[in-house]
Amino acid sequence: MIDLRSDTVTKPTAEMRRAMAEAEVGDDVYGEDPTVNRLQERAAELFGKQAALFVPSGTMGNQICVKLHTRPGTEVVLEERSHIFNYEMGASAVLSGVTFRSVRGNEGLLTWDLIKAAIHHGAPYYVTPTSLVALENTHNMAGGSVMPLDVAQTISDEVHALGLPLHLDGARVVNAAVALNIPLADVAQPFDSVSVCLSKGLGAPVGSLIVGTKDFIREAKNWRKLLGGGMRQAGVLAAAGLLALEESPKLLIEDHANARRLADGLAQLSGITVNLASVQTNIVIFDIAGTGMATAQFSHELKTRGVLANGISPTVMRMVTHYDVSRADIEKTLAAAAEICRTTRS
Ligand code: TLP
Repeated sequence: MIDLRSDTVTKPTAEMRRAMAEAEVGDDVYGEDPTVNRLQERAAELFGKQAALFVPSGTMGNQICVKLHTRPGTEVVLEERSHIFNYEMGASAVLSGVTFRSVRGNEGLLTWDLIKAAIHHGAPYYVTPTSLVALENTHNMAGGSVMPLDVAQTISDEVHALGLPLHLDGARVVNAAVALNIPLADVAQPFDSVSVCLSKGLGAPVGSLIVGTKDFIREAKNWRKLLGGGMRQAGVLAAAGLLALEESPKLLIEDHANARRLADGLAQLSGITVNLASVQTNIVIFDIAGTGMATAQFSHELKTRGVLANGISPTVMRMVTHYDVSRADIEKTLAAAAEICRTTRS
């Protein structure tokens, strides 16, 4: 099977498995796991922040940050299709007592003008105040689009001028840095906190990181424990995470090229529409309305031809490239899609 459902499906490399088997470990709840400590120190260094914390998932990373930046009865401003808003089970309402004010970005891209209109700052007492602005880079459901550095910097300057914090859901921020060809620290710089996933395109089996100031990370550690995310001999996971951080970014270049080829090929097919401009990293989102098929049927037809991909709405599909998908797999996928468009009618 060619699995394009997500880059979360990547399996640890042989090198990662070796490093995991040999990892030096200790009890990380006591802060005594040397491999976890190394991963956190290295992440802080790469992201140009004071400290980092290893957490079990991207969702937990985001939710701890939302919790620390906000107070109950306030609002988080974020993009309409963002992960925190749509795919984290309403956790911010449950854990932090906040509501969301969503803003429709242009291809997922929020600018200061759009955010400004949604912020309630110094508003009358009966208007829910804003406590946090949260961005997503790359933007998953906008097709892996990348936020330009100057846009992020302007938002950061303006948000901070109001005394508000700025969080980045950077599940795929390494893809963004690779696409922009700039250091991770530059992409992270405008933000007070960043969450980054090691188990997506970077290929580690489990885990994410939060980066921020020392004080923030100290508090984050308490919340990780409260949420049941304190891990013990987690060095076996951190060992894979270290390789993911050091070795995997260079592999993303090929994933991005494969996504581009996939998008170009799909755009040629009758009934399929792709916004080619949004294909900047490893995600391809395309509309199949013109084929007359619903995504459930299209996914089924792909599956019978050896390709896994999910619909994200009745007419919109998502395909995600990663290191377990080769250029030959992309060509096979395009051949399968072409055959479906040619021969299948709903
Ligand atoms: N994304 C998953 C699904 O949940 C949609 C995927 O297949 O893409 N932020 C962003 C931008 C994400 O895309 C995801 C996962 C997360 C956070 C959450 O990470 P996990 O799954 O580790 O909790």
